[in-house]
Amino acid sequence: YTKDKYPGIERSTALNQLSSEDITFFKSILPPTSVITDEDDLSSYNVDWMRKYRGQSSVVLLPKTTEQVAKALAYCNERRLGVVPQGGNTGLVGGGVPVFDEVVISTQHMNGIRSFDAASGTITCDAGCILEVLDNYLAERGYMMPLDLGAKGSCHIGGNVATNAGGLRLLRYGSLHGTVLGLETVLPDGTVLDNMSTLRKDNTGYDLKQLFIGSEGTLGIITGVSMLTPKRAKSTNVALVGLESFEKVQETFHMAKDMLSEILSAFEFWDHKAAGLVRAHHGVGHKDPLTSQYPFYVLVETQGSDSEHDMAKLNGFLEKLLESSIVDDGVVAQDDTQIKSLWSLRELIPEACSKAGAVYKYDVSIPVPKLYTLVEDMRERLAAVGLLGQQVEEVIGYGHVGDGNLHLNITATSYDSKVTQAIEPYVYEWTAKHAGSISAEHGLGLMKAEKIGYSKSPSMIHLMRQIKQLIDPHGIMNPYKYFPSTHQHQHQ
Ligand code: FAD
Ligand code: 2HG
Ligand code: ZN
Repeated sequence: YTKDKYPGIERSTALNQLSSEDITFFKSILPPTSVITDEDDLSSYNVDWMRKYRGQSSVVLLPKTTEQVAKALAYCNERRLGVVPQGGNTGLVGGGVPVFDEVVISTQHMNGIRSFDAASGTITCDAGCILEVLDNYLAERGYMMPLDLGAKGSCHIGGNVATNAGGLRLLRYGSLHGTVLGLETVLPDGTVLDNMSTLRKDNTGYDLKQLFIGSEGTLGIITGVSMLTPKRAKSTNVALVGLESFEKVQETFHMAKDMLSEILSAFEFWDHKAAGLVRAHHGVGHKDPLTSQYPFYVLVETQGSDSEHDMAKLNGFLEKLLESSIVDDGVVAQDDTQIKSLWSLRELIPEACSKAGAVYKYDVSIPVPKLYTLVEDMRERLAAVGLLGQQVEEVIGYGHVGDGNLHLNITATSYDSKVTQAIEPYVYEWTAKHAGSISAEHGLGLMKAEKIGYSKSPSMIHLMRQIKQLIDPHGIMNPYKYFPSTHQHQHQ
């Protein structure tokens, strides 16, 4: 297997290899076209969005019902076959693709909307519904999904819940720990945990669904989701401003909270390197709408119920920023097309970063005043060791300022251990030293399985392991991910 590709990771001897009898069994519980074994058809399930992680699974299952998931999982558990749950395969930490020969169970065919209650805004659906499809469905009914992200056209709601995805509007609509009202999950032994509650309040016993939110496929497969969705805003407005320094980005944020308060729905920043990559890779259609280029950009979005009032507030905010020389330039979108166009400058950054040969992605929570210092320190470090301008092309910073979440992307000509060693463990040590989290919203996956100790204490990791052991005693669910391997050094 891929010993060289994943040094230090051994295939678990506790897990069996797939046999032709296993395939026969899967074909007995699923339609033949839902058991993929053809080499060409398998390839897209074996490689991740960044093309950084590649596994060698020889079977992908596409169940349509919860019952089929339960049968498949119970069988894998009995046979000790490793399993990787997969949604839209847009994850950024190598969690959704196999490491070796695990069975992939994809939610691709589980895409039905089960119910919608127009009075409360509660939607219940299968885990394989695509985020954007759900949002369009709700739009027709005057509601919206409380989360939004650049991958909305492909990611599944089950994948969003499994990673506890944050996204572009968390600052306004909150995290999935608050908006998910219920989950239906299948445990490794085939037990269906039916907790598809639609209640806002339910203090009866441990809130078990919370365990699965952000569990990244390590405890079971989420098959159904019940969510509270907000009313779709009648008015959405977007402004883009150019700024000279990250201090000014922070001043703008304080002023946004002050002057836009209840209508503020997103506050995103990116640096000139990010803007440059989007311009270079997405062409003239994504030219800067500002008169010149700036070291930093901020996109501010408001959502409210009275467009005149909201627009007046946003214009007042922009005037104050310009008057007090906090920003140098700014535009307000005049229609939906301009709103989309301004948002695309931000949403296309991950894709633009991926156009280089390789991209190293770090997703950290850091107190806002220090958010950009990591980017500057990393740039200095990579220059000092002679990598910047050589194998390393750019060090880019952007992210969700409103949530204290930085995305540090480092583009390079190829994935190379010399580059990795220059970045890690420095980036994790830096983050831990500044009381941050090494995974703000993307999760641990394979990438950070060994790194959890930078953000969680040994006693917390110990309890997590006990929970894992209780629910998945044979370790079939998403092996090699999330937890440090027991034979390796653990960071304390
Ligand atoms: P996958 O990639 O298929 O899987 C992700 C993880 O969840 C894996 O560990 C997998 O095993 C597990 N999993 C998937 N489905 C299930 C299930 N039904 N039951 C149990 N486990 C399951 N993330 C953010 O938080 N905020 C962002 O703003 C954001 N923007 C992004 C923009 C782009 C362009 C891209 C490519 C990614 C972005 N992401 C963002 C990453 C984010 O994690 C995913 O986009 C999304 O949440 C994953 O959903 P998915 O269906 O693609 O899951
Ligand atoms: C975003 O906010 C995503 O655009 C992706 O979380 C970040 O690619 C990244 O590093
Ligand atoms: Zn993000």
